Amino acid sequence: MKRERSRKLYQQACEVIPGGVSSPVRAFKGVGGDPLFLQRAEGPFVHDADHNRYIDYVGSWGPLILGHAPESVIAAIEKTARDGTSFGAATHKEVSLAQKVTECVPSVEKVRFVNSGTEATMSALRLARGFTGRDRLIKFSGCYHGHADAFLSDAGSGVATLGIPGSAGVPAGAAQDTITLPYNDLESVEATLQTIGDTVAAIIIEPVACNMGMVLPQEGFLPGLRKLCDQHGALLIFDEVITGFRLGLGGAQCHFDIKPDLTTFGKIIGGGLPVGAYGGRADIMDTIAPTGPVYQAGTLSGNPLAMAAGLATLEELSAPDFYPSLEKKASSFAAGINEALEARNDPAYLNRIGSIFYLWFKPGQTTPPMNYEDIKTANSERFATYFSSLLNQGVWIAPSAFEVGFVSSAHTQSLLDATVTAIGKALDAAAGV
Ligand code: KE4
Repeated sequence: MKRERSRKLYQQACEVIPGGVSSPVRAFKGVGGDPLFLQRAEGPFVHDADHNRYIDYVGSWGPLILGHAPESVIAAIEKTARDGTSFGAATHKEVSLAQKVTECVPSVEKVRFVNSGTEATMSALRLARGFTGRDRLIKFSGCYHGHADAFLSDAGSGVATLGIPGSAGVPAGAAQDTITLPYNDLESVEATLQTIGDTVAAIIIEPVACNMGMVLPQEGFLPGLRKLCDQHGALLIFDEVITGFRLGLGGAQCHFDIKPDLTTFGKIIGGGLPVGAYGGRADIMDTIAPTGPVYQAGTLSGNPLAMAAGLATLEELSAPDFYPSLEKKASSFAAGINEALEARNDPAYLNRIGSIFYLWFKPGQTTPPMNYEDIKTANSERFATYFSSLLNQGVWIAPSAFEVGFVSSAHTQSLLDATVTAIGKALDAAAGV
C-alpha cells in the first residue's frame, strides 16, 4: 500500500506539532514507521490520506461502539448544532444524559460532565481527597487513568508504549502521595492499607485493565478491594472510561456485581465527541461545588452538541438486542482467532471480554496474564511485524502492544471472518521474528 500523502503530512505536522501528533500513542513509536493520517471513516472502515481503506479495530480508542458516523448520532449532532453548540449555561440535554447515566449505572446517583477521561479521573481524585480529608491514592501498575500528575507513575497506554517510567514535569509533591501496586495482588493492597490505611483517600482501578494490553481481574480481587476500602474508609473508584457502556449499559461494575463509590466515564458516553464524566454516591457528589467545597469547572462541560451525541449513542445501546448481538459477533470473532492461534502452536494468547480483545505475544502461553510484569514479557518485535502485516492487508489495529482492540456493531460477520484470515497471515509473517 502506498502512503505517500501520510508521509508528507507527517513531515508537515512535525514542523508545527510536537512529534507530529496530538496524542503520543498515535505516533507509531511502538511499531516503527510513520504514523497513518486518516481522512474519513464510515461504519467499520477508516480511509487514510492516500485513500487506502482499512477495517477499523481501534474505534478511536473505544468511543465508537456503533462504528464511525452512525446515522442517528450524526443526525442528532446536525440538528443540535443548528440551535447552537455551547451556551455555557445549563441545558435540558445534560439533564437527560445525566438521567440516562444514573438509570443505567445503579451506583451512580449523581454525575458531573467534563470533557475528557483525564478530567473525569482528576476530578474524581480531588473529590475523594476532599470528601475523606486524606491525600494518598493507590493505583495499579500498567493501568492508565489519563495524564493528570497523580496518575503517571508506571502507567499504561502511551506511557507504556514509549517505555517511560512516568513523565518529566511531575513534581515530587504530586507523585509522593501515589502508591502503585501490582494488579491482581490483593495481599499488597492489604499490607499497604494496614500500614497507611488511615491516610488513603481512594483506590482507583480499571475493573478490566485495558491499557497494558488486557488483564482481567482474578476471582476475588475486585470484591477484596471493596472490602478493604470499607474496612479502611477509603473510596473505591472504578475507572470505566473504556468499560463503561462497553461491557453493557451498567459497565464492568454490573458485569462483576461490585458497587464502587465513584465511577469515571469517557469515550462511549460522548459518542465520538469530547465528553467525560464522574459520578457516584449522592453524599459524595454533593461535596462538589457549588453544593460543596471541592472545586471543579469547565467552559464546555455539558455542552448540548456533545450531550446530543452521547444521548443518541446510548439510545442505540439501549435496544434490547444490542449487546447480545455484539457479543455474538465478538465471540465468533474470538473463536476464529483462537483457531488460527491453535493451528500455529499458540504464538500468542487471546484475551477477551465482550467486544474488547487483546493478543498477548507470549508464545505457547495457555494461561492469561495476571499483571503488567507478565504483559511486558511479550515479544514486542513480533507484535510490530504482526501490526505491519495487518496494516498492509487493510486491517487497522492500535499501533501499540499495550492497547486493546474493539469490535463495533458496524462490523459484519463477513468482515470479521476476513479479518481472521488476515490475522492468520499476519501471525505467519511474525512467526519468523
Ligand atoms: P482521555 O483523557 O484520553 O479522554 O481519557 C483518559 C483515560 C482514562 N482512563 C482510561 C481507562 C483510559 O483508557 C483513558 C484513555 N485511553 C487511551 C487509550 N487506551 C487514550 C488514547 C490516547 O491517549 O491517545
